[in-house]
Amino acid sequence: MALERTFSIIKPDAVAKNLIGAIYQRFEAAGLKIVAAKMVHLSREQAEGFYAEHSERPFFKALVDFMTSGPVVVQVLEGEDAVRRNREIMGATNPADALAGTLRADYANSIDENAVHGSDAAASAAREIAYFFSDEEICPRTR
Ligand code: RTP
Ligand code: MG
Repeated sequence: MALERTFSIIKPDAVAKNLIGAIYQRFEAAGLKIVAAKMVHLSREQAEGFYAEHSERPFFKALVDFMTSGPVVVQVLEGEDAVRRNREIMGATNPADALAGTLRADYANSIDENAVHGSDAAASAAREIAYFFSDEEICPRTR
């Protein structure tokens, strides 16, 4: 499997609980290198655009309300099989279904306030990375 990139968000609930460092430790322990990162307080327009695929879902307004409720940390993760590996360490969307030891099992409050986002496929990763980062903001890791 070749080196791959994925996009990740530490959501407002986890930032509020001072879990940025703990979550970064999980990424790095899993062999995912942080190659771009920034903190941002999303506007409604930014959050709606990011989650546009869910715009017709009943939870959309609650999702946008939550994602704009406080700052988030967005990052690009690079590593072997990065998309799948990140989804694995995140755990299921609903923390009640997430395997023990995953980020959502350990840190999520609920299905709505579920600590982290991670791209679900290579194509969404490319779109989501470009939504937040220019090429110049990404630092490929040579070691
Ligand atoms: P994410 O996009 O945030 O990484 O989460 P995901 O792939 O595991 O889940 P997705 O289906 O893409 O849903 C995006 C976010 O919407 C909220 N959600 N609420 N109440 C509900 O039934 C429900 N379903 C989804 C979650 O916060 C989920 O992370
Ligand atoms: Mg998703």
